[in-house]
Order: sequence, then structure tokens, then C-alpha cells
Amino acid sequence: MKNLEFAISRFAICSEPLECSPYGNGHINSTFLLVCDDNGNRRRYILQSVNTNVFKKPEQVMQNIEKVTEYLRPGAKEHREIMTLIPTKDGKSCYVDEDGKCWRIYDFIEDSICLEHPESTEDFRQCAVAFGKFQRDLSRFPADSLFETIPDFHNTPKRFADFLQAVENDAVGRAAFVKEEIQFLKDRVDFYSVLYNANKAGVLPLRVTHNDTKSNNVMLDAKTRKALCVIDLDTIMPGFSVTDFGDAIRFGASTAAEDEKDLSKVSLDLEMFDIYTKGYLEGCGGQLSREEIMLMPEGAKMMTIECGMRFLTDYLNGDTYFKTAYAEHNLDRCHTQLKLVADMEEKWDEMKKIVEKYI
Ligand code: ADP
Ligand code: GN1
Ligand code: MG
Repeated sequence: MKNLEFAISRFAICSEPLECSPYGNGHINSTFLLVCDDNGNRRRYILQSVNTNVFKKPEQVMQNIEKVTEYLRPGAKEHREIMTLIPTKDGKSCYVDEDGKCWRIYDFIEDSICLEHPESTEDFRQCAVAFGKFQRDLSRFPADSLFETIPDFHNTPKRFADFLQAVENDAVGRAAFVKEEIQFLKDRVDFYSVLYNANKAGVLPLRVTHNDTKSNNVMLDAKTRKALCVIDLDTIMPGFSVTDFGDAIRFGASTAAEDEKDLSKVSLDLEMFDIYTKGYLEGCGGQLSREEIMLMPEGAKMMTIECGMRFLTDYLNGDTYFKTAYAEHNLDRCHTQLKLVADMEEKWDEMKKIVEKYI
């Protein structure tokens, strides 16, 4: 708590801190809701400490965020549409404390909601258009001015190699209990290079992408429920449009939560898949080529299997990466992702037909 108070005191907020409490459901950073007294009014902020186990160079993360938000700000119709960093008293975008923890403060996006799961097809469509627009608005942003904040973030072949290494190391003796899951991932080895091969063949360009397109990374206006702001900008890096599309599908078009224990509840909702495809392409405003659109089902399956692989790798490594609430949390998350992959394989022809409608 002392650290927290000291960190807050380093920022140029012209109001008195009243309360500060843990906030949100992110798996990576520590997020707090900070309430201050601003001349008798309660003013809210989001205080975060960036996870430096995940982001080894947090100052590069902050530079990316500064560049992208300043690039996008002139196009915004209102303040709430773009994340706003509060500077420290010495004009920096974050404060690094004695323990090397990197703190930052954002303006709270007021009168908004953030959905763990879309509550309607329209909510999901709003997220799709927002991430599509984000892609379109950054289409002329100089990608080479961005740091790669997590190298090989969506490099699935590299993720698979890391996974095999975790199986071999078996750091906490869990490998023997997850033989079926390991086999499931090994059986699909040929699939992992599909997007990289398409890139090499010149049909899948590198673009500036968000790379973490879960529906809880979009704020919707509380009254109109229209998309307001794309948040969680830590992983903006060069990437593929179809992986931004795919990560949103794996999370939002699943019929169950990412950590649902009852796997009979987990499947791909084809109506949601259709709605997101249409909304994302609409948001992208004609930027994507025919070949990219054709690869959208591959993007969805790739992000789902990669995420399942990442959860299992972390489980095998002893839960050192993702925040977990209980011992088998990463394994439960892995199971939902593998179930979803199996369901996508069943529905593959239908997924392909849906994207073809929009070419
Ligand atoms: P993580 O990387 O851990 O997912 P996020 O940046 O996504 O962290 O923040 C976690 C949660 O905090 C979000 O899902 C959202 O509910 C909330 N949040 C983050 N930034 C803001 C903001 N500027 N205004 C309102 N809520 C926010
Ligand atoms: C993490 O930070 P959060 O919860 O939005 C992770 C994503 C995973 C996701 C799985 C930096 O996202 O890559 O897809 O969990 N972020 C990072 O829910 O690893
Ligand atoms: Mg998040």
C-alpha cells in the first residue's frame, strides 16, 4: 500500500487521492481504480503497474502507447475515444519505482462499460467495428517506429517450440497428467506455420495490429452501447490482420467463458462468427485483400490453438505467466481452447462459407 501511495504521489494529478482498489479481470497487469477528490468532485483514474515479467522493457511499451495515442487523437470526436496518459511530475509517461515496477495512470473512461463477454450480437458487432477501425486508422502509421514489446508474440511455430521445451523440462511434474492435451497439440503441428507461410508467399502482409482483441479490451458507451475506445494497448506491434480477427473470435464467439469447467458448454457460435466477420471488415473499410479475408478462419483457429498452447505451457512451467486464481486454472483455460479448436474443425466448411460471403 505504501508503494502504491508513493507511486500515486509521483503523478501530476491535481487532486487528492481518496481510494484505490484492485480493478478489472486482466491476466497480465495489476490494475487499480483510483478515486481522487477534485475540488469536491470525485475524479476517477486507472492506475496500473505493468507486468515486467511479461514486458521486459516497459519503457518501450510506454513509448509505443504514447506514439499510437497521439497519432490517433486528432481523429477522435471526443476525449473518451482515445486513452489518455497522465504524466508524472517530471513529464514522463510512467514512474519506475525502486523495485523496478513501472506505474502509469490513465484517465478513467467514464459512462462506459467493459464486457467480459458480449451480451448480444450487437455488442459483439460493436467490438468488431472498433477493432476494424483501429486497424484502418493505423494503416498509414509507420510500423517500423514501433518496438516489438514481446518478441514473437503471435509466432505460433515459436510458441509450439516453447511448448515442447516446457513438456521436456516438466518443471513441476505435471506433464504425465496432460498426455492427451499434449498429443492434441502435437497432432496439429503442420497447421502452425500456415500464416507465416502465407506471409512469406506475399499474401498476408504485416500491419500494425492490436494483438489482444478480447471484448474486454473495448469500452462501450454505457447509454448507447456503441463502441467508444479500444484499450489495453501494450501489445500494439506489427502483426497480421487475421490474428486480430481470430483472437476476438476465440474469446467472444465462444459460447462459454475462457475458464468454463463444463466443456459441454463450449462451442463456436457461427452467428457470432458471421457478425464479427462482417463488422470487422466494415471497420477495416476495404483495407483487407481477398487473400487475407480467405485466411480469416485460419486466424481464428490459430489464435485459439495458440492460446490453448500458451495456457498449457504456463501450466507445465508452474503458472509463471498468466494470473491464476486456483491451481488448475491454466489447465481449465487450455481445455476450453482445445474444445473450441475441435469445434472449429467440425464447422470448418461453414466458417469458410461465411467469410466467402464478404469477399
Ligand atoms: P490487462 O492487460 O491486465 O488486461 P487492461 O489494460 O485491459 O489490463 O485493464 C484491465 C481492465 O481495466 C479492463 O478490462 C477494463 O475493465 C479496465 N480499464 C482499463 N483501462 C481503463 C480506462 N482507461 N477506463 C476505464 N476502465 C479501464
Ligand atoms: C492476456 O492482458 P489480457 O488479459 O488482456 C494475454 C493475451 C491472451 C489473453 C488470454 C500480454 O491478455 O495474449 O490472449 O490473456 N496478454 C499478454 O485471455 O500475454
Ligand atoms: Mg485487457
